[in-house]
Amino acid sequence: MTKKGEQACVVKGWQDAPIIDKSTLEDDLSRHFYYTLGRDKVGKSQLYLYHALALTIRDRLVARCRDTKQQIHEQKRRKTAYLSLEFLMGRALGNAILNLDLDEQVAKALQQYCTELESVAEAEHDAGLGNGGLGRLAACFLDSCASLALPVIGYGIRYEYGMFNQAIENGHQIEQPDNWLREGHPWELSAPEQSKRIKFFGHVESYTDKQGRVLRQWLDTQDVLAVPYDVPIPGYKNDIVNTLRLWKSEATDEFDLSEFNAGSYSEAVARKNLAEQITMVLYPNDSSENGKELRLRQQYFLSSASIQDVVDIWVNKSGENFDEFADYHVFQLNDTHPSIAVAELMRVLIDDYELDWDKAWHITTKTMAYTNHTLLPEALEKWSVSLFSRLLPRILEIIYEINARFLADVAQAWPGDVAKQRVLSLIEEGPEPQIRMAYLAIVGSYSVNGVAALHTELLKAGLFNDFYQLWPEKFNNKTNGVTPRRWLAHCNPELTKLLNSKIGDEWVADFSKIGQLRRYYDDTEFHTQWQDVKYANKQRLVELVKSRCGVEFDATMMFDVQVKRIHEYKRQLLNVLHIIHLYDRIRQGDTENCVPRCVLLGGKAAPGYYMAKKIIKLINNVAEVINKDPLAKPYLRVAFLPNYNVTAMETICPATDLSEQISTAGKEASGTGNMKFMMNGALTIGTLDGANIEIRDAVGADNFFLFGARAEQVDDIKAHYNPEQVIYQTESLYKVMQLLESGHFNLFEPNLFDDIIAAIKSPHDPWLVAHDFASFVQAQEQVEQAYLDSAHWTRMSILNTAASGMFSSDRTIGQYSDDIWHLEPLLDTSAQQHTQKK
Ligand code: B1H
Repeated sequence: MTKKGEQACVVKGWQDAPIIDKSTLEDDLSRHFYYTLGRDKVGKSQLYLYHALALTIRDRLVARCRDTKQQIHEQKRRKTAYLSLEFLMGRALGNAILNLDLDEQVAKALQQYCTELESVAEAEHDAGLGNGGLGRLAACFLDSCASLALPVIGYGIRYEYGMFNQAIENGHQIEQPDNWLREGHPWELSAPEQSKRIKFFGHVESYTDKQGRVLRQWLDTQDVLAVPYDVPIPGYKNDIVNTLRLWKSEATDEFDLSEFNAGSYSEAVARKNLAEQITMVLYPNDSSENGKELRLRQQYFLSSASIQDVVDIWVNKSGENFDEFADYHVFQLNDTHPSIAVAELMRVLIDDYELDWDKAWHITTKTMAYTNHTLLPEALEKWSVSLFSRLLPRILEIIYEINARFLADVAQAWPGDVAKQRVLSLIEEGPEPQIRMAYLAIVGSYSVNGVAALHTELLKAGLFNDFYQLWPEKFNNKTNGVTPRRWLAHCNPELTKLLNSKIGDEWVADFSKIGQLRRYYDDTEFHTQWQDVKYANKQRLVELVKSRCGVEFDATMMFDVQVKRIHEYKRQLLNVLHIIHLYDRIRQGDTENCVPRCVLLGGKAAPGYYMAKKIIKLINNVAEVINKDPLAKPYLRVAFLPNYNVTAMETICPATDLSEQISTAGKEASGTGNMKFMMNGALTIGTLDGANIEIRDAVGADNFFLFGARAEQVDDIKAHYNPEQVIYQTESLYKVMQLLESGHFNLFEPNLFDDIIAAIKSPHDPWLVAHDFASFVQAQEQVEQAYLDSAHWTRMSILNTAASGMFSSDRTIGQYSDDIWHLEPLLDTSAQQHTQKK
């Protein structure tokens, strides 16, 4: 009631907020530049201009994001929460401008400041919140979900320090902290009022409730706050903007009173720092586990905050009735890293909402879905039971209960087989018992998927075979994909223009249409245009390599590229041996059919991975010797690009002729770099591993350079492996090893590469480097032959792009949605404006 004399005051809703549209972009940019940021001259720095532009774009995203949320909420949509410890987003500006269709407006607005987007965009730091493929996949998936108008929210960690910056000093990797937030992150919006409390430590007790039920409570915990920061994820020209919610850890405002009263004021304050450590840094281990307590804290922190968030939203809307919860929710677990979410959902349902076990388990196993990304045993996560019991005592109890009930099922399926119970138990027995996180994820999920056809088959036949026998219906394949927006439309504008002129621009939203390009594969005029684009892109890479490595590449030469994390199974070493072989040929004067080539390698080694770091040093030493040798200059140049990241790949993949995908068969779960190169018209030299197999199937065996042992041969080869003999019998390899062993690449650093030499010669080399060498060289000779016939090469290049349709993450996400998530697309509010939408 309004008192007499008072005016009725109506709080305005969102509907009344001023509408920001394209026509005011120029004004908004100035407003943010002059007022929000308080600048009056551009000066030398593009930084403020970048911030002003980002804020201008963000205004447009925020409005759409609110509408998207409202649609999901009001229409009570079934939705997916994508849980991942990594989101390797890279830069956001160019992608947002592309997806909102603002290129022209932005270009015009920047004219006032006598600059252009390309230069302003350089001021943005990469959001490097991931290690490599797994994290970048999550980022591509978010782009596809938004572009397909699917109600999917990403949940991750707002690391203060992302993937380290790699410098190269005297050929060695030096890690430097990535303080990516130092200059501010204009894309995020925090929502402190939606913070969650996360429990750690403490102990568990029983109590009896009013109805006489005996329940458990987790007491005397040391709580940490999870504060959400929302990053908008725009769909491609459809007005949908989804959310990536990143959690930051903060101390609660409480002190430990006893500590405080005992005069330990400083200790009580210092304890707050501990809370803030949780989200301080991304662990830089790709495909290996280190078992650090802080990492487990990160995993529980993310899982608990995200589960609580989803449950809170449900309870606010639907009350504490969970009967229909599973009809409206999916949690997709990106590898086992967030698999503790299985136990956390059980805890919340049982402890906080007093559901009984069976009901809670029914809901959990109807909502959880798990993606496996690796077969490498060293990457399979295990956590010690003792660590769990100290850090997360209530969660450990729940895992024990899940295990007891699961082992009863195992006993029914394999009566009397006690060994089966031991091998399938979630707890690995031993002097230090461990929890097998992959088993927890499988038991708790209704879907388990691999990331490429071969990988899924190997999971079913090997690692998870017993589980496959128990629950064949859970297992399915979802071959990875990459977003054609960032990895073609954005990073290769010249090719985009050419494609649009021939087949229209519908391929950007519907990448199956890229197949229409096949029509032009034999068109000689088109060949010239195709080659011109590649040449221009190579020029851009020449600049980058010159400025970052001081090495002179030549755009008329073939660009042979291997960029990815440095790992023995990825076999950068095999690539180096081939480079040495080419160098040896040049020195012997055997250059008749030699195709001049520039070889580029790049990638980060996990800081504690000794062999990977040695391999980086070897690449750099070999490069130095070759680049200094005037004999080699016309035929061969080699560079190691420091600090390979998402932004570097945006210049690299459009410029590549030959994509190196040379892992030991059966080791690379999928690979996604292989797809980015293919889209941009590179040809692949590769083993039958991961998604390479599907790439070769799609483009045809004639347009792919295959070599090496097959996955099913690897065990046999290993059983009789004698690399010394292989070296002795293979003249080219013998010469390469001689050069290496003579110290030709480490003249002033004796014995530097002894461990590498020993690894190649070891009969226990699991990566079969020596075994695959001859076959690799032969495939490389086929590459040279093909490249010499430029029309032939161009045809193959066009066919690769044309056949890359199925490697769009839109296809992958369509399959996740159809087979696992069962989501309905949201209303595409721009349907009238953008007729190209499906
Ligand atoms: C992949 C990882 C990974 N598989 C542990 N596993 C990590 C494992 O921080 N950790 O502890 C981080 C990452 N990453 C990659 O996933 C595969 O090797 C690629 O083959 C695959 O393409 C990619 C995406 O599925």
